[in-house]
Amino acid sequence: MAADSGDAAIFPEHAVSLAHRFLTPSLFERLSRLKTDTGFTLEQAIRSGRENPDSHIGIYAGDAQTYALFKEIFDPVIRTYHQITGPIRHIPRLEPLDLPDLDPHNQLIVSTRIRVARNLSGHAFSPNITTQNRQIVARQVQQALDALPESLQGHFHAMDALTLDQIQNQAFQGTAFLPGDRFQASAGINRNFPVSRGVFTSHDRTFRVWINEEDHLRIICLEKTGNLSKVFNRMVSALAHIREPIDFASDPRLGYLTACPTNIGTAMRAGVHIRLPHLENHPNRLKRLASTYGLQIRGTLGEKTAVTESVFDISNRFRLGTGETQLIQTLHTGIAAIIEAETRLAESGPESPEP
Ligand code: DAR
Repeated sequence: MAADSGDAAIFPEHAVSLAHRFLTPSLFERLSRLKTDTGFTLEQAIRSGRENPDSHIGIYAGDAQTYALFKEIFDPVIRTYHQITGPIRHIPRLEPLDLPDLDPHNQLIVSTRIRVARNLSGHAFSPNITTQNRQIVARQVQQALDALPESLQGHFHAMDALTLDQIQNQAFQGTAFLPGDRFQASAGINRNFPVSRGVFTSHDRTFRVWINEEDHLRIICLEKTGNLSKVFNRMVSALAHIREPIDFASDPRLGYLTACPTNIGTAMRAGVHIRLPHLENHPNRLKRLASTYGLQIRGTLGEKTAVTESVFDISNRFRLGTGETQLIQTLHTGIAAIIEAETRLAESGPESPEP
């Protein structure tokens, strides 16, 4: 049921976001009077959802306090997205694993990528951070990265002086990242881009940290392998080192806090780039498998992109209410089932029509 505040719609009539679904006129009225300690308001939180009616979520947090002060709109959005029926509860569990390689002969899996989002406590998040605070965050993170052990050491690539062309070239090499999409632009995340942005890459390029993208840190482990445990165990080790000098924004109930409520909890997105030429012609079968194992299917270049050369980005859909180790185990089981279905289709000869 669309909500509107009196004679003016809070969101455009055809908005489809969760924020639109749950923000009633009376709640809008009441929460619009509030402001967090960093000055963040409800109007700022829902600006992206108002300007982009096709938003799925439609709301961002400007700081850690946003989740408490605007709990009455964030909680129903969080419950619905993360499919939580009981109490909202973060269950941290970062224990190394030893699972079989999903694709020992490298036939289908192009790469495995695990990223976690983190924000420094005491600083506003990307939609509301000041230029000065963004600079302080970048400096603190670089100091923490300078103290990493030999196996994770590397080089910091500042983006401040780069042109957009240079950024596009370097993004391809993994030493820069592109400005945020229109949803992030409306949320204020792209302000002053690329000032105080940068990418740390390990010498072997398999460990990276994006600084001041959608969150203060996007910590990334990626390898051209189907050995999910190896990539996850590296992430566990990297996090153990990075969190020593830095205090991350978190909440006992919601876990690690992020600009977008879809990323809270473990704040971990773990997945594979996998070539599925046969399942590509059986989209319903792939969707059923993804749903069974709580997986999210994205295009080749990630969120809201197309599939090219049959390469899918398949990752865990949920981030809150299950520990990291469990999420990786479920991902492993789901990808194994998808590989089995793809192999069976490949062996069954001419394409049987999609049921
Ligand atoms: N596009 C926004 C956010 C979706 C989640 N993706 C993030 N956080 N990168 C939406 O409301 O659809």
